[in-house]
Amino acid sequence: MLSDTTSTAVGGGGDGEDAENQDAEPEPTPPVRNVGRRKSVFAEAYNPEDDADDQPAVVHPKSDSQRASLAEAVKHILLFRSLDGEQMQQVLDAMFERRVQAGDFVIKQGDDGDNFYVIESGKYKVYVKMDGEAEPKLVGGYDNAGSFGELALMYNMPRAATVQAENGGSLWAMDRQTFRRIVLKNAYKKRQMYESLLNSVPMLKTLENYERMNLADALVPRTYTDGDTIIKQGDAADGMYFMEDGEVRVVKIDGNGVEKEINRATKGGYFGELALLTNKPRAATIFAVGTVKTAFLDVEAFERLLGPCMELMKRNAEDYEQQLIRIFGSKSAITDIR
Ligand code: 1OR
Repeated sequence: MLSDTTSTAVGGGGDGEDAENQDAEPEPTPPVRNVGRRKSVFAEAYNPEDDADDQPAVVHPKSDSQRASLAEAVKHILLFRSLDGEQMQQVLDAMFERRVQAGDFVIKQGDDGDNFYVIESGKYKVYVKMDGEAEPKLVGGYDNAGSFGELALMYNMPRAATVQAENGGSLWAMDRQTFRRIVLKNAYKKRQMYESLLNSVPMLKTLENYERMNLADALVPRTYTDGDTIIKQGDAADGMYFMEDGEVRVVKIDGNGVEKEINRATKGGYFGELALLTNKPRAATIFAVGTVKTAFLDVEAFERLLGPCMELMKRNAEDYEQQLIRIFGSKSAITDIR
């Protein structure tokens, strides 16, 4: 192990912040401040074991073309990722179309939650009015893709934001009961599972809590055993990895075919981001040391969800170059950031 290399060679800890909130709480906290009228949301928080599975399935009949465009719209919805085929069919059955005009309020902050929405078309603005502030602030938006309205249904809290249509558009809506019956259990477990992991990655501190929760929806568990090759130098890149448990070795083969260990990563670290930043093949090989648990983030979700962390990741990646010069004694142009 290269004890003098800082942990920036493989991301994680490079910005010097300590991990906080490591102790997972039994009840997950809602990812945004409770800015609505009710103060306590915890008392009503979801208990997955309480949910009865015997409610009748909701079916809104659809034409073939409607079903095809719905199937397309839900393809990239992160909250639907862990559904199996049958659950997905139930989701498609239950959704119904809602058309909106420019200026329509789809959701008003403070209201009770009725539906979850998937965007078929249109642009939408998100506003939040914080306690003590006079005017709502624009905090984000959606442009012809994505979903919203999950928070109130998931955490039994009032709507955390106002969502307004900027132009005419169309939404697919799912009623609260169906959302809780089919989508909630898996998504809730996943958010809970990854909450402490994502809180322990210093690089992700730049994200809003809400953004970290979306990241949790996108992660996929991948486990390896001792000696497994997780990433192979020279391969094309399809995503990056967050370390959940165990240790990995980072090995680089130089121009003469000689292998050198250049770093290690443990819990709270990450790897595999460099090729996504540079748009180049994998710059090194990653081997599992013992059993390794990782959370994998595919390249599409990386680009969609990690925008606010790009600068920090790039800065950390620039340190790789310095370390490589020290280890190999020469510059290797692996870190040309695109
Ligand atoms: P909901 O059921 O509370 C409003 O209804 C929806 O707006 C909410 O679910 C989310 O799906 C969506 N904070 C809270 N809700 C947001 C935010 C947000 N962005 C989108 N929604 N942000 C934090 C602001 C302090 C924006 C983070 C970038």
